[in-house]
Amino acid sequence: MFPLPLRFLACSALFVVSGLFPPPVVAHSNLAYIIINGEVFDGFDPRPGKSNSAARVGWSSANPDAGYVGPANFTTPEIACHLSGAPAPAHAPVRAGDKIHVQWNGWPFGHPGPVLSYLAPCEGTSDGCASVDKTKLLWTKIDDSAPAFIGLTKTGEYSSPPGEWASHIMINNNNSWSVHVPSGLRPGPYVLRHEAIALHFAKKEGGAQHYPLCINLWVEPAAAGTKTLPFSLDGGVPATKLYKANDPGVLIDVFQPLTTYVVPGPSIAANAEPVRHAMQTQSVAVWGGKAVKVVGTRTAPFVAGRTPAARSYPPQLRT
Ligand SMILES: [Cu+2]
Repeated sequence: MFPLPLRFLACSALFVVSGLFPPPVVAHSNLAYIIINGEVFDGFDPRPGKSNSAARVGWSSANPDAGYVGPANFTTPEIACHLSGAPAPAHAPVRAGDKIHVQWNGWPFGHPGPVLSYLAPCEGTSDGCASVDKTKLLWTKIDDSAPAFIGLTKTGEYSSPPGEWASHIMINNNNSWSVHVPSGLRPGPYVLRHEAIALHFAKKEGGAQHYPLCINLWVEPAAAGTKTLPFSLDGGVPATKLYKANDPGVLIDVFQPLTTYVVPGPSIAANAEPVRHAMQTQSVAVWGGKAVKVVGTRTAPFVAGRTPAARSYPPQLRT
């Protein structure tokens, strides 16, 4: 009666396949924190009873099940930065050419799919991205996790469909993904939109699960000596124009043997230099970072909260 291996019966799939009992309390995922050069900055935990740092750099959202945004919301602002996504008060300072280590709060093995990253500049604001209008943000893709579909191996856990995906690279790196800030990116305030798409239910129209995480950044010039490539945002697209419900990478049966996979959304910008699979690593938080607030064209220390320097950030569990 269960057509799929049991480990794929995670999250809402379990409910839909069984159809008999109410949705179990299950872990989807959310943004735990980010690490930049060892410094940790808080994300946002949407689950009930979780407290969130005032100095967080992760946007808030109204998704108490740490769930997803589906294709029904592709034409609404919800697809930008998750359900009722609202800007974080603080920004994480980062240099062009640095890597941002995005730590998910676990990721289910049975949620295969691509891992994507976009940047949007916050323009015409006096506080950077702290009160930016998400419907005005124009997104340029800087990472498409290519090859998002890695394929089927001869033996082992990836030997039958859906095979191995970028999401498994993420899981094997402690449920995290490294995002390269383009070395030639112009300094200023940006929102990083990091997104995993789970395709285990994407055979059905409307069944893909998008998990967009938005993070405020204050980008500074590249460190002296950094090899920089000329980079410019490609103009970008509003979030409501990123995807269509029938995109070949959104409406897809990953339990058929695939030969190819077309990542949805725009192609990545020239000279974006995403971190390749083989270079994806875990990262260790060394100390608390000092989030900043943006004042016009500069920053000031963020004082409305305390960055929890002494907090320990345990490894996430593979789920
Ligand atoms: Cu899920």
